[in-house]
Amino acid sequence: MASWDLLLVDAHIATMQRDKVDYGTITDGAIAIAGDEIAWLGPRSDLPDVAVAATRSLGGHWVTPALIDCHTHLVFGGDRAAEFEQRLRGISYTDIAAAGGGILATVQATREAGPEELLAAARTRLDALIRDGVATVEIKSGYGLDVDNEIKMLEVATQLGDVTAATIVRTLLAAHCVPPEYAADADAYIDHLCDELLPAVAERNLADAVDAYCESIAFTTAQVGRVFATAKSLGLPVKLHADQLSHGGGAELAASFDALSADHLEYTSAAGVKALAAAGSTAVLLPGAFVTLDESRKPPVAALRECGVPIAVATDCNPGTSPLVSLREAMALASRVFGLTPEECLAGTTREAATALGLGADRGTLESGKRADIAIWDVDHPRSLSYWLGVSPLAGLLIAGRDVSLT
Ligand code: DI6
Ligand code: FE
Repeated sequence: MASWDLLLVDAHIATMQRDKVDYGTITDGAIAIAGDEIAWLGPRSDLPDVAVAATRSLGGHWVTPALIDCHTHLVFGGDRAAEFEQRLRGISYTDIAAAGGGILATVQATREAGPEELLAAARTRLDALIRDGVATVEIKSGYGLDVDNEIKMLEVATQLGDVTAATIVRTLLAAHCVPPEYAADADAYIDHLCDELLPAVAERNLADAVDAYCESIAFTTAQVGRVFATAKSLGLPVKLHADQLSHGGGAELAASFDALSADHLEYTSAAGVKALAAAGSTAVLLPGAFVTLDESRKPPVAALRECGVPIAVATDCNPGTSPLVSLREAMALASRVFGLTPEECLAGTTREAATALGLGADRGTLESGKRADIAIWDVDHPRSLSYWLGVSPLAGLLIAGRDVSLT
């Protein structure tokens, strides 16, 4: 006869299941866990008679799917607080980048750092995300920009998954910036990526997807198209930093490669939104970068809703444009600056974030058969998760059915 390892009772459940209204709420619910999966959930009054090893009362707290941060650059050397201060004295992000600062400053610091140093710094940030309810984190490379240093970054990301309870999803972002060695010839760098770097990373199984920065200060659609064609030939799905600072046809390009996601999207056109909808790509909105760069043009939220493009929200945690180490704070910002409803913000960091990572079948909602990644919150209603700024109401976190220490 079936038996359960743990039964959670005395909780209200925001299941966040697709096509359910009002957060998929189950009032006075119960969740049964067997192994690393949810075995049953529903109203407590419907509980079937099954043997249980342990029962825990959650004292009327709310539970949601554990949060998923689907766009971060968590592994990097140094920081760029001095550049942040320069920007506030009136120097623009693009001017700093053109003068060799910006991404290249972090490339230098990351190349100089050993793996242990990178691991320790990233672990501090990852622990902060976990303490705010996150169980799954995507981490991009992109500050190495040569074979050895991109591999070093991806190995550190892999290790983070071994030393913490979180699931780490690794993305190769070698097309982030033209490295100094190729300063005069971006196309030659793209050749190097396609001929050597991507195959070397794929052979070592170090990446789950490939990303690129398609922007006037980075790579053109033609250059990114070559990287994506190579990624696809190696069996790797793609995603794109698209239309953040200018309209460059990034969303259309991402859609033409059936991208998992297109991210930022401030300047995406109506045609770009339609292309994403047709491709089934997720839109990942990044309010931390929007506020840090003091942008004014907002992503086309109304068009994304109208066309049924799934909307995810992520931290974009990076030292240049989004030094944001709380996904719940990203939800709070997305509601304020992009006008997402609190329910959209929570869907955007659970169900839609899972979809953006290609993990929708396995996590992102609370339902039987999915991973028991469960966040427990000391709030009166899940809308409060987007409401409060500066405090974490997290009361508990289970990853794969196991309690995670929050200290
Ligand atoms: N994500 C990125 O990769 C770039 N902007 C963004 O939102 C730049 C990151 C950086 O300046 O280091
Ligand atoms: Fe980014």
